[in-house]
Amino acid sequence: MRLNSPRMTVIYNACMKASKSLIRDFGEIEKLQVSAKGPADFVTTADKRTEKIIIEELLKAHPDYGILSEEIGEINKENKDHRWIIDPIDGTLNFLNGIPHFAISVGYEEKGEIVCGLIFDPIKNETFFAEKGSGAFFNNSRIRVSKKNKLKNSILVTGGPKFNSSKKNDIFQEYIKISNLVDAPVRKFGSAALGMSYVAAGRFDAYWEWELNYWDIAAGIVILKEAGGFIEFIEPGTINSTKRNILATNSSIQDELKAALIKKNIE
Ligand code: LIP
Repeated sequence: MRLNSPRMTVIYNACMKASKSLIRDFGEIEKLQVSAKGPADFVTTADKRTEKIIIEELLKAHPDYGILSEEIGEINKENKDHRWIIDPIDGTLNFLNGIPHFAISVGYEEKGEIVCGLIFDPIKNETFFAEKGSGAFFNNSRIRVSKKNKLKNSILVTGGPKFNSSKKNDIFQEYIKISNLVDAPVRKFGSAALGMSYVAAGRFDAYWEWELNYWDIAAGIVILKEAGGFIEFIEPGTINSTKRNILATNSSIQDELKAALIKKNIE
């Protein structure tokens, strides 16, 4: 770890501790009990166990900090100034199907702004992290977004449509059309946190997805910004306002991609 901040160390240690049981669970995936929370959103015992370990570690360091976490919801709700935002497994569907592409994501929010975050892919042993003003890192190296400035030379990643989307057909159409329109390869890997991390590291040039939960993207926000990327939240329109529509790019293709996406919406 290149950053010596005490807060980053707390997050790092919590993630490393939680990842041990997560890796074990991934190895025994077929034995896990699975209960359905919705068609595209599963809760597993591994998810809950990972969350419990992370929360215990974070509370040990700061018992009074607020917590917003995917499975358990809110803890110390009254503390709005200091809050951890946790996704114990981002990419749950991949995890459940034995696909080794998921991550633990922990962000720290101060007075409403994410100022520090870490995303850990336990299977590939890849850590992406950043703290406001200190740059973004991949394992021990500094990372920057790509320099590509034309959509047609770019490679993009998205989450695509969700089964339970309130605008299912529109979003599905949008995905199909954008893939055709931008004349650039579009990938769909199933983890928002890793999608954003990969843009930060220059592996992809942009990521977008509609109707995301805050915990899916919280840590990714600071990592991508510190890597020189640009993030825009597109107005929700008719969809549930607690969800976010995110467009995150290397900043050079922001306008071109946004124009393409908006064109989809009015077509
Ligand atoms: C998932 C995201 C994924 C998105 C899914 C879901 P989860 O998070 O990271 O990219 O397409 O709908 O939100 O549920 O695995 O934490």
